[in-house]
Amino acid sequence: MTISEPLDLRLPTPSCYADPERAGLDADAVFAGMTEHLFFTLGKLAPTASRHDLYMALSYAVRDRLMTRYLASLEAIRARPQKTVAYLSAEFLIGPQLNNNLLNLGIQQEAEEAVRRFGVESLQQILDVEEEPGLGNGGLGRLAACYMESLASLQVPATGYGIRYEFGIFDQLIRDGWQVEVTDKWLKGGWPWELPQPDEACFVGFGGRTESYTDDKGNYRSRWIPAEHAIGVPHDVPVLGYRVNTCDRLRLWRADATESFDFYAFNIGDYYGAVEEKVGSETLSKVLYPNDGTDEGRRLRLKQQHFFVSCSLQDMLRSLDQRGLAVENFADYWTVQLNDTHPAIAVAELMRLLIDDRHLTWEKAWEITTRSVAYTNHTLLPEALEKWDLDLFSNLLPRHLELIYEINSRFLQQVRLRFPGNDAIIRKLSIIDEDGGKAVRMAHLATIGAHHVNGVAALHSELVRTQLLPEFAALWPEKFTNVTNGVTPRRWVALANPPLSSLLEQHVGSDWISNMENLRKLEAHQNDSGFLEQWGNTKLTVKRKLSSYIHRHTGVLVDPASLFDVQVKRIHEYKRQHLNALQIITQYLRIKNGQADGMAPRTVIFGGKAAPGYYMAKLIIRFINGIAETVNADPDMDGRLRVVFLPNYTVKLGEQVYPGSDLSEQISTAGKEASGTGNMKFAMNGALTIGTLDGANVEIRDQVGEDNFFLFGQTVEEIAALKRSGYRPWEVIDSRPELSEAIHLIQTGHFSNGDADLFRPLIDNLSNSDPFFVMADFADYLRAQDAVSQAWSDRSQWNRMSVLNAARSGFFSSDRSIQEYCDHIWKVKPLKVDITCDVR
Ligand code: NBG
Repeated sequence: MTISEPLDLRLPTPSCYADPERAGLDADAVFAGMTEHLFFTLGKLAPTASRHDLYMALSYAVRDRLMTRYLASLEAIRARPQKTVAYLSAEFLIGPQLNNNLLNLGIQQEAEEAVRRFGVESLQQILDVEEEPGLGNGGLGRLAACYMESLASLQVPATGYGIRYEFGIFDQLIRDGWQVEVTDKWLKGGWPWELPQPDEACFVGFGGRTESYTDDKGNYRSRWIPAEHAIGVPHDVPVLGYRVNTCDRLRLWRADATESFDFYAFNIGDYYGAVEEKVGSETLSKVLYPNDGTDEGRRLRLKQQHFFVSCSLQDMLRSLDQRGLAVENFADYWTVQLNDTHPAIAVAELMRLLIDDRHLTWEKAWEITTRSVAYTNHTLLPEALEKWDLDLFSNLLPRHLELIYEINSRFLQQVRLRFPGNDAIIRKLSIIDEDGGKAVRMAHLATIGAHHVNGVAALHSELVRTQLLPEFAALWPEKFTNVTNGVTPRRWVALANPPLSSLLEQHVGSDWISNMENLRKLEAHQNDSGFLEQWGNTKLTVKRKLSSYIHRHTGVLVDPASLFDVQVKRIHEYKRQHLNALQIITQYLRIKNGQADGMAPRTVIFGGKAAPGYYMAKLIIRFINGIAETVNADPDMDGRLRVVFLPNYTVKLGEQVYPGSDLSEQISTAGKEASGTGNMKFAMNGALTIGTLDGANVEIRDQVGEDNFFLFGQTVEEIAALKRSGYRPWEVIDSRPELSEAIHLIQTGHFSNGDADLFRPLIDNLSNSDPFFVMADFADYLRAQDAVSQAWSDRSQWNRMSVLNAARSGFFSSDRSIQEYCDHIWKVKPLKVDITCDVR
């Protein structure tokens, strides 16, 4: 027996604790819990406690209250095995945890009262201290977090598997208008939400070679002899559902060295050499790759992917063993969702584990794999479709490459039958890309190994079927499906926007929090002028709060009564922040030229990070800041136009921004934004969208009604036609006086302190190639912005449109998305978790 095997002492271990200071949910109990943790866990006396100490104490007290639910949830699935969701994602952007757990437990008031007894003014002061783990880049990582929360809220047994990066997405500073990246140190003050489980560590191999042998039954076999190993140590984060007992688990792997020291090297005096291996393995979970959409094909990134996927699959197999379930039945107990291609190596790794370690036949292993794995595609951008150089791949994962060759050859056999004599199709569909340098196409591996492939919005899924993978779709039409993204209304409305939540509660009750369709009841009040005024005032309250945040963080004073026009998301040319920026210049010129009659006073707010190596995106940030500086310093703009770039956009900042917005900018080039999820958060908080027919915008417009949405821009088909006919952006500029005037002003250095060269690369790009059709959509965008100004002038009408946006946003709850995954892809059912003692 090893020290990590469970003992069987038959002690009367309670399965839950009902002691008030550990489990009680009233203010006295929470206060007692905090006091105890200050003393015993943090070693502090209350009078000397800092705000951070109180944050830690409250978090530990809340975590205590999760434990009974968490352990009961684990116990339920152990005692009554049923299919569990394994959500594999290289990113989980979970945001601050404390307030979400308070909300889902239903003890925000009680916590407020408890912290006040320590002499703190408000719970908010404690919440402000929390550092969020930035374990993701943007929408993809945040989606994974919303999905975990909905899984728990719908009482579905689930584990999210990912990586515990020591450094998450960088912190963004703005210096002289430029983005500067600094490392994010989310662990520096200690992070109270994780439970390390070193006893459940897993080994992962890399490199080395394969060798063949004949087993004792005379079968020809292959095995992998890796050159090096790392250990994955699970760090578990409880994910509590909303007002239910279910508390699911996020299991994040941290890499450790197998041996902290190589004693041989140490003995011969090579101290630094001895530490090298340790340092080498630990870099595996050191840092998140800060690229969004573009993949760099770096060796360490492939290592990270294999590391977390291997640990996770081993963990799933082990859980079958522990429950005495046969490995042959893997697919009855685990459904494995690949969040984009980052975990796609799972297809080969599961085959390897089943064949090499568990000695199943190829056929059985393939049946298990294809019955359990499903794949979600999140992008059509060619530069974001992961490909791994063949040499790098075979060097790092030689056994996996052998298996991939076999998967490929069996697959291509099927293709030959279906498309006889068509070699072009073989080349196109092969997992191995033979054009140019040979490479492994991860999207093909995922598509072949999965029982379902889905896109993330109706339009996007259609494009996956017709443009990205048409031959695969012809081969397996039933494999391809759509699940439109969603976001959790708990975090994005109930927690982020308390004034709106109480207004909603007053008029439609509080059921909407777990059944968003109930917000439809608001429609009954759309012509009630008293209600519309209340609605407007609620928005104003939140905008005041955002205004003071803006002032504190940028020094810019903004008028909460102006139209808050907001674009927050990663900075990318396809998202077209520069289109918005150009539009601001036009508004600026109109004011300067005395042609601004009817223009709504606006505060245009931007936020978002650019990938550190993405020059054009960083120049766009500089451009926005240049415009902001000129506009905000010009007295003619007072009361009419303000421009703000909010530094360091995070989940936490998003919670301030969405509620305080009037207008949501969703202006990507049609066909480029797979879904978007910010667009949904805005709508739920009553912002109106100005947007193109792209991603989930299409469905948002369908839901809220075309009268309540500002549509502009070319469609996917129109853009394709424009491309075919030869797009000449310079001609568009020449034909539009307002556009050429704006461009000219930039070229004179008006927004760059006279430096005429600063923005030249941006302007050259827009005038010569304009790959994202900014010029093509400019005039129509301006027209739609004028319609926005017009609508703003009738405030009660605006408020009505705002109400209808919120009222009809129920479809975009992640509860709906998860229900669809459960019913159509995963085939999993909820599992009710009972708690045997009184924890109220
Ligand atoms: C992103 C898309 C977004 C989408 C999120 C979540 C990647 C690769 N894709 O449009 O760009 O909302 O995924 O699905 O990050």
